[in-house]
Amino acid sequence: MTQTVTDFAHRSIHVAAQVGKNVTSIYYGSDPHHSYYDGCSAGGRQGITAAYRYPDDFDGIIAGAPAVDWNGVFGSWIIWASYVASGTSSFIPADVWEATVTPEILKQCDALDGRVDGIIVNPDLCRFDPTVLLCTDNDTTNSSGCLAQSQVDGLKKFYQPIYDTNKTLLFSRFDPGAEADMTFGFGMSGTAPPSIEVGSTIHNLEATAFSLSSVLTYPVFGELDRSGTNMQSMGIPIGP
Ligand SMILES: [Ca+2]
Repeated sequence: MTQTVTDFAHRSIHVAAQVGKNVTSIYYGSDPHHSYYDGCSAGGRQGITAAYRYPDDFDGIIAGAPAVDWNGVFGSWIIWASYVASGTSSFIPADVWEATVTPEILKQCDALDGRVDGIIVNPDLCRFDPTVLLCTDNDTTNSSGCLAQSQVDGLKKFYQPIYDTNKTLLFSRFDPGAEADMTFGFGMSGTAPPSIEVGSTIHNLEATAFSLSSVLTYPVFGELDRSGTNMQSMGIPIGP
């Protein structure tokens, strides 16, 4: 395991806390009375890791949206991206997401929380049906704000949970409405294959023999060890 992986997994926040306390003591001439940690996403995962491995570092920890299932999070991103990726017949450009898909999701689900305000408070209530966006005149150019059958099919898969070939749940579905902020992050636009950078991240962190190509396949996703053994060997806890 490289030092970089160890630092990422758990050591960096621990060392930063030690140095921060020392600097504070030197500057103020007394030790800090209390120490707190606040982080989100990868930072949330680091907060949970700090609580597990270094419980004396902080008096309180705020772990927001913790990406504890690291492989699941990034593996799902690659799978989602492949459903609507550039270079495929199901590709949905960024402007179509914005002008066509998200408005239809809001039309179907905004009011489910009792208030039409452009916010879907509980995405779990939303059963977005993209078939209403299917072009009636076989127009595949999106010029009329409609979608080709292949794009509709891609969207259906995009908003369904991800299962492996044995029908075992790998990861929950993408929340309807969240696409408004996340489409660029998934490599769903442009001309490059989806999420090579994300795949490389998983590959580097896993430090295993298998190699990821431009697209993460279901078998490889399953190979990422859903039991969490690899993650735990890196010092990353699986669930609180
Ligand atoms: Ca609403």
